[in-house]
Amino acid sequence: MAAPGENLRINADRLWDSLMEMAKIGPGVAGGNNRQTLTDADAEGRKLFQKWCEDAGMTMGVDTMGNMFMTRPGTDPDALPVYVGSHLDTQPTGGKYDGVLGVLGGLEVVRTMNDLGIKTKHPIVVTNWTNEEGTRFAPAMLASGVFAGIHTLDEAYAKEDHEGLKFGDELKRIGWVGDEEVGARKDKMHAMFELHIEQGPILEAEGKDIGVVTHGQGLSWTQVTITGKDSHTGSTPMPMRKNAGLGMARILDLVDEIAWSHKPHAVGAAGHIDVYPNSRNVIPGKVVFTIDFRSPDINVIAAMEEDMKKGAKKICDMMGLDVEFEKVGGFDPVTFDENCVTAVRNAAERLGYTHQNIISGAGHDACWINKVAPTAMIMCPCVDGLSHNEAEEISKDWAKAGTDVLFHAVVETAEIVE
Ligand code: HGY
Ligand code: MN
Ligand code: MN
Repeated sequence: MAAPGENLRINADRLWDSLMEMAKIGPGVAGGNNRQTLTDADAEGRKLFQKWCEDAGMTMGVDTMGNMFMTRPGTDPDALPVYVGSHLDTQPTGGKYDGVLGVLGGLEVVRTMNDLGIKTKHPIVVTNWTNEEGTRFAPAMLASGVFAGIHTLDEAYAKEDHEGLKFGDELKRIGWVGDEEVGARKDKMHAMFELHIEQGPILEAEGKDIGVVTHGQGLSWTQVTITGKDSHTGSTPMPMRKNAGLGMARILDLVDEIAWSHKPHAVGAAGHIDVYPNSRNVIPGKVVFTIDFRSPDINVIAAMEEDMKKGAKKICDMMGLDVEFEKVGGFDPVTFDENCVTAVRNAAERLGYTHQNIISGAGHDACWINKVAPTAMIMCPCVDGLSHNEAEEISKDWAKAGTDVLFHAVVETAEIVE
């Protein structure tokens, strides 16, 4: 299959300007972003992305989960599209590049194809997947999960945020309920590529420009509810206390121990914690928190879940506390498509970028799309491996290298027409 010439590269300044422009929407308080899914800021970011894509000659399709599909036609109307994209929603204290680089990198691929007058047999579809983060509405990768048939539309629409607002109502409120049935496209995809920052320290430490993502580790989110008894922090004698907060603290220590016991790859922590009534002089009678376990090995994930539940029940029994578990998210470890991974590796070689194989530590929409279409990911380094933090940073060179490789892998897979 013809590949773009090794001297063909994207326009890094234009890409960087677009990243900085998008970063102005839903600004954080420390230089990053708070553009959470289905907020007005999300709607504003979507509008800007739609404008840029339509200015580049693409036409928009939107499905009932608000997934955005911006199409650049191919020469063969029957050829299945090559998808390229990621997500525009961010964490509450997110960075400017997590997800956004993959969406605007896809846009830059099309802009470059327009500049060079490149025609491809297969159409190109630049995609923004709704609610990848799962921070406002769990689980993560919700809309790509509904698209791939993992969750139902009704399940997704019923998800509630901290204020009790429903996903379906919020999607309607911001005006992004599309007319395409979600998932109608899933059997008509030639391939999908996702460019993403690594969100870990490996590529920078190894001095590599590109991560050729061969696999993604699996994830398990278990929501734990511990019930004790609200009581006065001053006048309640120690032996009479039913301290749900203390129970949680002991369980979180156990979670850390369990993850360490499966070193070097397993990880475990809780990022979401709600304490009730969260008053300085009331012993917490209830806590709700989500335990996030991950590993490349599916058996290790199951073992960590099992050990946690056993240990948590023992701790709560000893303390006279009730404990309930609810699985609120998860997916198995992922092996990406060999041919797509090879297209990524060959592109890095052709372009003279240093590269290495890598397993993705974070979850991505590509992990679900990989179930319905040949899929691969490209990673670029990020400073100190930091992400899900407003200080997340990458260099323009890293953004350029990642998007150059994306350009070559996508155009080659979409087959250039001379
Ligand atoms: O949780 C994840 O791995 C992703 O950043 N949503
Ligand atoms: Mn992401
Ligand atoms: Mn993220």
